[in-house]
Amino acid sequence: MKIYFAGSIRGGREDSVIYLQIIDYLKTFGEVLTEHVSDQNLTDLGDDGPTDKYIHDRDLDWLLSADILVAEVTTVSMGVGYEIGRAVESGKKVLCLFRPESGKNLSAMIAGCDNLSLVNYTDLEEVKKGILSFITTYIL
Ligand code: 6K6
Repeated sequence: MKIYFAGSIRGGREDSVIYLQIIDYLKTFGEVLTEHVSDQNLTDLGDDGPTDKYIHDRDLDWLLSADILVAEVTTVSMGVGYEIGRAVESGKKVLCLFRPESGKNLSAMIAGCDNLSLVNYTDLEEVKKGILSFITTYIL
């Protein structure tokens, strides 16, 4: 199974350790196409790679080739929101993970979308439970 993980880069890197832990767990189910999102050396400049057009076109190809999209949506990110919209539009199964304890307010465009699954979590165990339930329901 090909998994596209989405997490904030230019939106802010404060949850990057959580991305690392989520990706580690996702790798037990298949290939994670976007492991770089958890790169601890990457800053919110997100510009230590190729051009923006190259990043957009390459990531969109990966997204459209993926079986599922898993997005951590606690840190607000325009790129993650865009990826969720494109995945929903193309009929992909989408799982969004949100930490209410962060004190942030999740966008109504995610919280109110019927075409995706949303899991509110407090710790990694709840994330794992949510991912397992999502994959068991939609993929296995
Ligand atoms: C080089 C090495 C690591 O990152 C870079 C350069 N930037 C990006 N590389 C890969 N994917 C990116 C990059 N910038 C944004 N994205 C995609 O958008 C990722 O798939 C993330 O899920 C999402 C983050 O969007 P922003 O708006 O927070 O940057």
